[in-house]
Amino acid sequence: MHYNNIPIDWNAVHGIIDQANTIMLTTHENPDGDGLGSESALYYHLIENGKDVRIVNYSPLPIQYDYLNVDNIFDCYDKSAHDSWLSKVDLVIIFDVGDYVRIRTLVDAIEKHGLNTMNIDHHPHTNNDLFNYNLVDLSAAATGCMVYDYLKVVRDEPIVKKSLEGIYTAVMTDTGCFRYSNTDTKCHEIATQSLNAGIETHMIYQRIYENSTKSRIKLMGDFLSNLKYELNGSLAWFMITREMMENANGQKSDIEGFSDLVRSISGVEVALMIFEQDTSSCRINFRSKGKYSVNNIAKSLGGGGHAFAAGALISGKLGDVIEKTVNITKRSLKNQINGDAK
Ligand SMILES: [Mn+2]
Repeated sequence: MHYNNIPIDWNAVHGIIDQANTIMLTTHENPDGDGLGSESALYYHLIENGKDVRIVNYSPLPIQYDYLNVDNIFDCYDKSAHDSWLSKVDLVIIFDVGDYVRIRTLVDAIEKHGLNTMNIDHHPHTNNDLFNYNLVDLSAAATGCMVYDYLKVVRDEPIVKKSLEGIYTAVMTDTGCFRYSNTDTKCHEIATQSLNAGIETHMIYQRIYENSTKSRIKLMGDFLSNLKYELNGSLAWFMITREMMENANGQKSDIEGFSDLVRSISGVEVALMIFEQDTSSCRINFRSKGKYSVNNIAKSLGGGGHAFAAGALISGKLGDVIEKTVNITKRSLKNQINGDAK
């Protein structure tokens, strides 16, 4: 079963999920609100239906999402602890992954046990060979919206509060709190249902966005004072070096959202972050306001993503990656800007 941006037959999907008794749910490394919220949303539905279900992620649960974990449902993958349970798994459901290599060593576990896999995602995929069932809806604002679609079709009862809390988290985080261009009526329908169900949406906002570490604020000060503008200010780029991370005692999770902040600057159409991951590779991240697409640029650098939010992992030393990335980005944006003028 392979769907690509066409209406998904959720009843057919239900047929597959219903046949499985032991189900593992997972998402990408360094998980975000969409992956985690999708997992918890489906978890509570499956538990109610008597399934043996576990959420097993490569990365530990980021602390700001611990309100989703009152029942201790998020496991961090541990080969020796999970191996015997994994051998019984009938179906692995992977959420929001973009590229399956982002579940890291769980790929080996899936291959070792020959597990059936279902991909549920709103990212375009170039690498599909791991999936038995591939459900992609590029029009979904969040993967959580797809879980919402599924639950609406297959449940007789209303969606339970704990599932809605996950879906709301997914939608809120992937739409930048209902501000980005992907925000649609379904997102607001989910918000309405969540408020009606008594979900404390302001608490969720505070936990995720008013919970900055001091390291994050220090890094923000450092990078903002070195922001670079190109193409008359329509491109703004910045770097986060290993030295900056060490000075701030920072963690990867501290830099989330920095590109969104830079994109918010007046006149800036595209924000670019270059993050020095280690001495031989950098992670780059693009955010566009919506006039110019950035996934083509990310693609030419070996990555991918959505039209207005994309990224890549590039090998090479920081200085070389900066030169290459900034040049390629400038060239592509210049072409797009000139195309506009015609
Ligand atoms: Mn997502």
